[in-house]
Amino acid sequence: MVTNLPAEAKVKWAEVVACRSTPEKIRLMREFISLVPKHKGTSKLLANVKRRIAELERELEKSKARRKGSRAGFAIPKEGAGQIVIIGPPNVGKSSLLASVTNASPEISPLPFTTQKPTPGILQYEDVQFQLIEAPAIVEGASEGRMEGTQVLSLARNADGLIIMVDLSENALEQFAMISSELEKTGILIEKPEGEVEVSRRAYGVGIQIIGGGTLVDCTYEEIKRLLNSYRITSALVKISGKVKLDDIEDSLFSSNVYKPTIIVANKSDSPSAEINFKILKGALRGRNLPLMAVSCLNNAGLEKLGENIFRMLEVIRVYTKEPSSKKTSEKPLVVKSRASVLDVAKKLHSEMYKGFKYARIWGPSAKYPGEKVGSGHALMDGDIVEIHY
Ligand SMILES: Nc1nc2c(ncn2[C@@H]2O[C@H](COP(=O)(O)OP(=O)(O)OP(=O)(O)O)[C@@H](O)[C@H]2O)c(=O)[nH]1
Ligand SMILES: [Mg+2]
Repeated sequence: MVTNLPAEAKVKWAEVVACRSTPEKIRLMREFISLVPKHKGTSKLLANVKRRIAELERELEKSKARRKGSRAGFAIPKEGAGQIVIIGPPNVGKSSLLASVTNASPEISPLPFTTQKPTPGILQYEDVQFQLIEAPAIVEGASEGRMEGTQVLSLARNADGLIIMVDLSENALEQFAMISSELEKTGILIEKPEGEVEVSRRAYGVGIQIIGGGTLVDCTYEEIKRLLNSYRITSALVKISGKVKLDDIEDSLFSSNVYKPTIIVANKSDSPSAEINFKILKGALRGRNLPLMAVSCLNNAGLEKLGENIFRMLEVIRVYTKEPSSKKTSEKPLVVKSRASVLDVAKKLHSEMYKGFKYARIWGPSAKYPGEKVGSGHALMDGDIVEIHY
């Protein structure tokens, strides 16, 4: 609940957004805070803005350090159908997992902090490849920059999904609580919120456009336009998914929250105290929508379902394509978001196909009969074969 900010605060925020210099932006954000009345309805907003200030201050420090010649960031180019970052405390078995399920051979050692750099590997699940990246271990205080925590957390922010790894020979619940709290402090959500909003400002010309498949719960287009105009935003794309409220739209102007689908992998299920530690962890997660797997990388146990679980958590489907004149379908699937339409696939394949789209024929789970003729909006399913006519 952040509505009813004084007009001068909204105008100040417009200045914050327009400002391109980091030190100046920080100064304007502080002025903004001083203009916001302090009460329950504004506490979330203030916390978000304070967090952004802290982030910007850290960025400033980092860029100073870079100029002095310290080492570069952690980003790794994406490969395959999704990038999954393995994040966890030291010594829980992150390298062991990478070695067990991918083609990588990282160093495994009983010493903590063995892995110092993000290390990628490819996991093959049926005919799909996922890129797994072991992140250097994180510790409490990572979100404030301890032990290169900032870089690891930005690696997580960039990923398509996360594996949080904990150790069942220790207090796995405590480890999970630490990791999820560090993620939360940097605005990374591991459970899907009811609604998601992303406001992308455009220089001019588009007006306020609402896109995406979400629904507006308590407001009209006009109300959104009025709200954004009061922040001097007159040209923007508002992407919504799920159930979105007017407050969510206002919140999104101040926060940089992102949702990352997450699986919890509890390792060392072979250890003597594993059973009790797993029971405690499982109990604490009851009612939360977080897949949990007990595994032993040492004994190669419980890992069979990892590929399938990643595929499910990313909410994707495989679509095979076929040329109208040919009987052969593509060997490699196109991996797209579930509920993708025929037109989404055409867009991915070729701009001509998209622009000149006439109809498609479908074989497979979403077809009423083999070769069914469908229009651009037809929703595809995992395993479909698509033949596009244009
Ligand atoms: N008992 C048991 N030990 C394991 C298992 N998996 C890994 N280990 C041991 O745990 C220690 C740490 O394993 P790593 O894979 O190096 O752990 P890590 O999380 O990559 O550690 P850092 O990179 O240092 O953060 C090693 O001695 C492994 O042999 C397991 O399933 N059971
Ligand atoms: Mg390691």
